[in-house]
Amino acid sequence: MIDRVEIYVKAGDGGNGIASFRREKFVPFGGPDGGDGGDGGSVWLAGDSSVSTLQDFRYRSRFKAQRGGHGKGKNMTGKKGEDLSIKVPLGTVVRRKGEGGSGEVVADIVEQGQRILIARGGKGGLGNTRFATSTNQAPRRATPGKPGEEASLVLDLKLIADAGIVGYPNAGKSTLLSRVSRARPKIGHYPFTTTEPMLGVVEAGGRSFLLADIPGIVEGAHKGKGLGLEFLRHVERTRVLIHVVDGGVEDPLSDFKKVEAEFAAYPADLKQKPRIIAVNKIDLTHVRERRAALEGDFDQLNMPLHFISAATGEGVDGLIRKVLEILTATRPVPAAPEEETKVFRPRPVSSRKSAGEENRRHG
Ligand SMILES: Nc1nc2c(ncn2[C@@H]2O[C@H](COP(=O)(O)OP(=O)(O)OP(=O)(O)O)[C@@H](O)[C@H]2O)c(=O)[nH]1
Ligand SMILES: [Mg+2]
Repeated sequence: MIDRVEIYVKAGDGGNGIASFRREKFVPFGGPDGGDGGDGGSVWLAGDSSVSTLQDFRYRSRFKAQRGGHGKGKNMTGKKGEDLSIKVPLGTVVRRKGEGGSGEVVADIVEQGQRILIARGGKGGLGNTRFATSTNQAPRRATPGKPGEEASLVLDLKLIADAGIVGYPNAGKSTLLSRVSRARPKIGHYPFTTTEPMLGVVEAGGRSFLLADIPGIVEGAHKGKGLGLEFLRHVERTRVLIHVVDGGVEDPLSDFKKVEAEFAAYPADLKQKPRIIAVNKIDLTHVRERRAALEGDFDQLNMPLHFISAATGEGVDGLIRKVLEILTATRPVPAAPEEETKVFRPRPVSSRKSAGEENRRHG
């Protein structure tokens, strides 16, 4: 799954205005009739639910909208350049590409049909007709079109799940997702079986919600150990996390704490998110036998605690009921950041130069 791409967009330049004079039989000095240039086309990003990945941007990452036509004689305005609308999946976060990484968030596309203007087309120039005055009835002046805006952007796809499954590798996260939804993630008796996030729809109690399973997290993940922490961005916007712990390992509490410590190293405040602890593999005798001890260990954490077997389904209904309870109780987390910018207006790189050129002409 490709979930981060870089694209370059360029809006169309405005067409030039032109200087032209009427040529008619028997009219030796016709008046000015140079038309304006047409405006360049703008570039938009549009949320579209029929697109589900950023995959296509691997093959095409440069987008240019049409330029405006130049003005013509007989006062003909140049044709307006056509706008370009780029379809992106819902959950796409758009950032301006900054130095050494991704910069400020420009837009967050979460709804079908949501459109964001990311590069405005350049204005068409003025034809000489515009400059005719009582004292200068034959102006030779016309202005060039303005350059269209351009931008380098980083697109990130964040799955918009309601709940997320996190935990140490091999804890049984994918087994849990496959137990409660129709998703069929890969399950294996070794760490890092899951290398890409996976989504499933959970239907329970007449309601349904989206549950995301992500790769396991190990100690030092924030320094790049294991598969790193970047997959946490897929659960950043969930409203509740199920932290799955393998009840069969030597020290389940220690694994739990290692994962929690990595949350702290992650930029988004995951520690503020409601979490449910699901101690898994209760079907194994040695896990069942230490249940009371584990209860004692985890109780101090003050989080809802469930003992489950993702393999047999034991305790899973209760866990899902708890998830639903939290989802119902919490106000839907707005998917978009509060200071969402709907219109992004980067300055065209060459705008200064052309302004200077124009000044010279005027002067
Ligand atoms: N006995 C028992 N085994 C389980 C249970 N849940 C998962 N397993 C086994 O534990 C192993 C890991 O399961 P996964 O679901 O792949 O674990 P994961 O947490 O997704 O692992 P990563 O994707 O590598 O992080 C597999 O061999 C599963 O069959 C359970 O409830 N009981
Ligand atoms: Mg897995």
